Amino acid sequence: MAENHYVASDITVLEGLEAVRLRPGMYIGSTGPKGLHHILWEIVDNAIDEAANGYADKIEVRIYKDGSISVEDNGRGIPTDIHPKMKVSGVQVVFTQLHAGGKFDEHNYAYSGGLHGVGASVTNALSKWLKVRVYQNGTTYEMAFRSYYDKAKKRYESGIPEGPLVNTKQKTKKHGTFVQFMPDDSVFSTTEFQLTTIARRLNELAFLNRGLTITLVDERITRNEYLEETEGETANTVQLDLVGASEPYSVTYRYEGGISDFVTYLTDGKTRLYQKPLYFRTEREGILIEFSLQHTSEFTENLFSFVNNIPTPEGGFHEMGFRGGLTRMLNDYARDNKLLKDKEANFLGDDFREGLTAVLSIKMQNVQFEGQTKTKLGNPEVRAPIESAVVEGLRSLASDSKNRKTFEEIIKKAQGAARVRIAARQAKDTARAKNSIDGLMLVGKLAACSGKKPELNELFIVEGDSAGGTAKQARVRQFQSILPLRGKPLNVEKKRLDQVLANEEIRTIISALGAGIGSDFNLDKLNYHKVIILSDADQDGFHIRCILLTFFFRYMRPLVLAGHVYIGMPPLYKVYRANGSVEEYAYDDNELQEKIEKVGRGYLVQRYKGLGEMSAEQLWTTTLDPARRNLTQVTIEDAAAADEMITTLMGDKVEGRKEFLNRYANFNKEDAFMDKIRLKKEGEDGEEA
Ligand code: TTJ
Repeated sequence: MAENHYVASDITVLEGLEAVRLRPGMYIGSTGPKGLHHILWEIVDNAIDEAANGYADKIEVRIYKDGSISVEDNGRGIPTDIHPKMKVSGVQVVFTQLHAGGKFDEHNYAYSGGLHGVGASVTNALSKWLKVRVYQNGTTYEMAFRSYYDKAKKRYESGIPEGPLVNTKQKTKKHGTFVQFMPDDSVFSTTEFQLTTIARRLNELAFLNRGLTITLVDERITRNEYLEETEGETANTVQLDLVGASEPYSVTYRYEGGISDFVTYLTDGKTRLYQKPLYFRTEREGILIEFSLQHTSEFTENLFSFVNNIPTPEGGFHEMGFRGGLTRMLNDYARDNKLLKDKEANFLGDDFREGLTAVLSIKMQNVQFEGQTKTKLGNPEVRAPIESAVVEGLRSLASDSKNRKTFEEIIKKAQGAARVRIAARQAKDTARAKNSIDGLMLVGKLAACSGKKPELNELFIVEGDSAGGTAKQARVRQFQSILPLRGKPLNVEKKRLDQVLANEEIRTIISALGAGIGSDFNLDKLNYHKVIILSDADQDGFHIRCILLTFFFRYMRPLVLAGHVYIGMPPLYKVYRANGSVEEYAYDDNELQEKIEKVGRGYLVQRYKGLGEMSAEQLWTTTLDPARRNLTQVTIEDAAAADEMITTLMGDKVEGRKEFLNRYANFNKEDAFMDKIRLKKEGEDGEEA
């Protein structure tokens, strides 16, 4: 063997790999599952770079029964000729020289860098063995490396060539690189590759590199076994014993639309405000910039940014550029199209980002990662070019008549966000004018509980003084507080919301909750983890509920988002026997039939017209007792629907009102509203009652 010959010329190189083996954590972060997959991503990154430069369009990752794994691309292949300075083949340099990436060519981008980018030699150093095949010039080259304990030298030898790169003279039409390796079990706490971890990342890489075909094969399991294993997780019943069911499990990712398909995937199951995501791609000052976005009916912003295919959840200058460009262009658009009147102020960036799902992907050189987890882009020079690229991109998209509706919807969504934002500010001003909410004295009517644990405490907001009085008698004073709303204090149909704010009861609610209002709202200070609206099952009760939900939606949105708001459901009927031997309650008409059958012959039915008709005992059993009551948790969508309803009813635009009433022709029966409420009962999410 030619081994001696090689050992002699490689001394410095070998010391390099030894350092990796001595302190793996320095190079791959950890020797746990994350580090294990890191050495795979090092190899995958090289193949991705070849594809990103336009030389490869297929990558296959294969997991073998023996626990090893391989990556193959159909690119140009790692250089096989002798490196002029190193005097060994390019392949040997790549796998034995620290920080020597797969690229020598100055004209190509080596995008991998940053988080990964410690080089393929690190993978070699931390593998028991590694094999390379390069398909090039119509022939096949091979080389193998090994790590072992050398008894004579009394030390571990890492990534040692078993011989030079050889031309096997096996003819082939293929071109590309194949690398297979076995992670070293004396380095890693586990050497078991996780199918789901790998699948998720390869899927992401396929989204980020449009048109690239990535296949994942797991020879450790058959398709059949995979289907059986995941049966519980997929809604569709799976058909076993299909053709190929005993073949290895395999999956292929390929997205013609790239990150635009990514956005579609991310908004799956949400209500999209326009059909197709916007997508734009350009190059500026050496930075490849791509973005895609879509608005949904939700309220949060979801921006997923990537630099050189690496997720940057901590953000950075690229995100600033994106946000800046979005705000600038959309404000200009709104002005130009008279969607903002001359005297109206600009929208804020937040307004345009309500319900936004976006993917921003940039590719650049000399990346500086910063932040707690080194996932924040620290290159300030990218901000301006990205901002101007986003402005230019959105302008060209807006000039396409196909996208008119899309931009209209975006502005409409921003108008809704701005309306809520302005109302919330007015609320705070009103509160300030009334000498600060914090120092507000509770106005007598609140029957506060004695317990001091917010997570156990409940606030019942009860319609009407008489029902309020009954509730005070019925409650468990340790954890249940009662706040009666007098008469019809919230006959708000004609009142503006800032006037509602001046309402004593509303101010009592703010004070009782103790968490402030508007942008000062602080969930940590919340006195009650359950805020329960208890109103009659008639039209007045429905209105009161709507106005309270609108109030929470606009001024205390985190309260709703965190799931603290509930609607209490008093029963509609009592089914009983005259002798008082049986008493059953029904919360709707279906249940009424059930209960009538249950009570049987001689039943009597009482219909409750309001909470006020119930005795304290009955109110406790049916509506207050955590073990027996019927609570519905309010979602942010419910609250938004209430807001829409109130706004439309109060609004002076007659058209809107008409259209609304048509849509909710039967809203007197509450059905339209109740339809919108996801019937998630108390305790369903495992929360303590
Ligand atoms: C470098 O410049 C000359 C032409 O080939 C370029 C190159 O290195 N291409 C390349 C490397 N394609 N694929 C790789 C590669 C693939 C895998 C799976 C692993 C590694 C380490 C490199």
